[in-house]
Amino acid sequence: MKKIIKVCAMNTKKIFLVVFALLLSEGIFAQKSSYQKLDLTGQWEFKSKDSSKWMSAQVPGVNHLDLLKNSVITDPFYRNNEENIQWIGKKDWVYKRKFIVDASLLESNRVNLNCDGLDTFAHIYINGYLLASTENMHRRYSFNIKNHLIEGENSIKIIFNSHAQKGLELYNASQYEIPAQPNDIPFLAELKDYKISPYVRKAGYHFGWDWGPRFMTSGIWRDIYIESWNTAKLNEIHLVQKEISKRKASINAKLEILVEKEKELSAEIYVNNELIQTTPLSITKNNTDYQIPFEINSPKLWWPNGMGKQHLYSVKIILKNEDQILSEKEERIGIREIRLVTKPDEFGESFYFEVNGHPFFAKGANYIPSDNFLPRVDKARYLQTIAEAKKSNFNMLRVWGGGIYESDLFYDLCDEYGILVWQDFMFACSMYPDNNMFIENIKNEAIDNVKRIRNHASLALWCGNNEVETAWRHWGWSKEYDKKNWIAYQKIFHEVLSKVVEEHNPEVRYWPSSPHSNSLDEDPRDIGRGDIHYWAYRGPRLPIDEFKKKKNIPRFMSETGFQSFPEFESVKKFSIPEDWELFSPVMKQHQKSKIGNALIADYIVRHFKAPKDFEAVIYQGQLMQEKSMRVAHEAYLRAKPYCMGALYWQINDCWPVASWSTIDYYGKWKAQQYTMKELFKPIVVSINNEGDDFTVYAISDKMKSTKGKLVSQIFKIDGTLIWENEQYVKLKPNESKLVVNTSIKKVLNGMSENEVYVRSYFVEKDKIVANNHYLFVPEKDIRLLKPQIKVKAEKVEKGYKLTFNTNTFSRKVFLSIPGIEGFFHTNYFDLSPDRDEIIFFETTENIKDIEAKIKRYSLADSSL
Ligand code: BMA
Repeated sequence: MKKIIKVCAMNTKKIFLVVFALLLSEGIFAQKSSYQKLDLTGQWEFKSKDSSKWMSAQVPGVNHLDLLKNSVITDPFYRNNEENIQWIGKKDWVYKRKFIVDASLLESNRVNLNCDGLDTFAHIYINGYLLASTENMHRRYSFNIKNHLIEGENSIKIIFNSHAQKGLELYNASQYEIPAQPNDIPFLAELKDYKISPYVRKAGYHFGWDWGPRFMTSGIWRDIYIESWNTAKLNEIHLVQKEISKRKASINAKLEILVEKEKELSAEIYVNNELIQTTPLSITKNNTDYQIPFEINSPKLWWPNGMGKQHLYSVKIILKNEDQILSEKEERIGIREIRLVTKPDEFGESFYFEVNGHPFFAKGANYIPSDNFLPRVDKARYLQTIAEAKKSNFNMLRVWGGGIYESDLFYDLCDEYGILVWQDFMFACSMYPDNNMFIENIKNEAIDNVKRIRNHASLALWCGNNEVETAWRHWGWSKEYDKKNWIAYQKIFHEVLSKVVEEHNPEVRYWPSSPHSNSLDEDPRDIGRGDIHYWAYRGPRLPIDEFKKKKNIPRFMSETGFQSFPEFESVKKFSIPEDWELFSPVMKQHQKSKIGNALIADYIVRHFKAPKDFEAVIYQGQLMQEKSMRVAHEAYLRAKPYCMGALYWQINDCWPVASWSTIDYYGKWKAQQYTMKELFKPIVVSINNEGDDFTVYAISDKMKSTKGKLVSQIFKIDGTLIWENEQYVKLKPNESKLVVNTSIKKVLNGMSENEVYVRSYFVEKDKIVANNHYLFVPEKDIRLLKPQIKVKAEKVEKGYKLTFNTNTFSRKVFLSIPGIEGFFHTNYFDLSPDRDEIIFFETTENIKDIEAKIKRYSLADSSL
């Protein structure tokens, strides 16, 4: 509309120029490209191979989703349905469709079928001809099909073999036993307890994980299309940033061109749709690799969330034969330099990231696939997770190695929201075969994905695998299994994958495993170097204060976590009242860690008064998760800059389950997510006590020095102030400063520890920018009173402004409005009688009587 109004105000000459420019930008005056694309996604038919009944299918998709749509199965996530539908993985599945090819496509010199994702053992037939067999769900395949197509109607059929059967064949063919990830627990009788997962290039978590069910999907899970071209196709672009200064960014565009005919062409480079350079390019049949250097003037830098803006440049390259467009490709980049700094120091070796020369604390979590049925993870879902990561002050996510190389959309959103990506290759908690076919297969998988992901501004690191090195060294595998496993390990993770990165993306650092200590001569558990996974609760069930100990604080924590159930309203979605007990069959089915529920119960008992019912168990369980991770993360932040990163395990879930996640499958934030948002703020206040020592730290994550006032107070439970301390504090970038260092006895002056709570907050330019509460005793020992929490609601844009007050200290107030969709910007919070808490409830709904409907549940409500 705006555009039209502007045009009306112009004279005729100007109108002509504008229209001419618009036509040019739309490419109207350029000759039509010879490149054609025929999309094959959409409606297909499918059936199990042993059935005669074809049913409708959706591509991209997987068989479980198609069976669900055709009402052959019911919701796989409901109660214990998982067990009942294991038969699906036993069968072969067939997908087919017809498509029309017109003469012009057949006239092209080259016609290829591209399959961006086939899960997994697939045989592809075109018009009855077996074109190819594939066996890697992580790869992109492209086949020449020119000679197999006819003008008019054609057919494509893809048969997917049962993973169980194929996996078993590969398992039986192996000369030696390969240890598999411990959660690969076959339900099918024919698999006995044979673990086939190491041999099958399918997402690790599909075989089951300690937070995930076992669903052996089959199907065309990503795009499928035909493309044709005549002279050349610009297949890949790699935009290598050579030098970045204020004046310019020098970039080398490395092109991969599939050449059909030798020709003198030109390559046009557009930056943000503006033609900046035309370069002659002579293409020859025996060469696919070409290079064109170009520059971006006065580049605006890309920064991670919290450090600056996420400036992005679109770079389009068009190959032309005189005026005719042959092929074009667009990539989006951010001008930035990311380095992982590992240099020896007095403690061992540093491990921190630097962006554009600024070291920063990596704040975030591990990311797993957001569904067992991957095609269900749509744009809205990705957007929700990445936007919430940003909202929670994250600057990094680790794409964990037991899932998938994520969709392009995921990385696009990370670029836009400033979330750096620690990218694992898809290997986790297992050893892998060493035969030539397997090595070739995973090498191509790595090349495919490195090429696909490497231009993203958010890509910070390539990591070989998750916990494979540590599994060999510390899980008893080196004693139990053939040493050939370790030889294969070194070959895959220290040769094959590192070479792929060196060749195709040398500007990004390769790190062989997580955890790892930068050399196979060092123990991956060495706390003074590399990254660490710390699991204090498995095995010995250590007290949560263990996190604070110096011996347990690493240079970079790439995994740690504590389990909890999703909130009660979420639990209700997959269960019925008779299931509402921690050890009921359904709750056990939705808890994949064998020790999980007993562990949750044990820690609850140690910290809380006996929960009065199942809802209270869930609530206290979430508080337990929040508390343990708060203790851990405050310790890491206090240890800055010795420790420079914390990516906790895990932000999301792939189904409704008790897990380490902080946002449940239905998108509900657990207590810990709210805490991470606080702890990942630019300024954090950390309160601590060890014995009688009582300390308060002010911690900065800012790039510039800052100053403010740190106020620390102790109150009686009824809200009476009994001690106060105010200090002006200057903080350097990345500084953690001990500000209050005193004794509990002194400050309590005869009062008992279970009658008080501590609050500290940091005031910067008259604004409270950080706030924290603390108890000197476990929750079960604090003498709380039943509070009366009052609320006043005011309708504002996009929701409600809610003002809460209380008559006595209310610990961890959990707000909900059953039946209403919306999001509380603060939740599971401490409410002090001396201060109102204003909370925004974001919702599109108009809620009648909202004040009466808001459920306020706090610690005092959870026990009798
Ligand atoms: C880790 C991960 C996952 C696992 C998690 C919880 O170490 O790498 O394998 O799910 O712990 O046990």
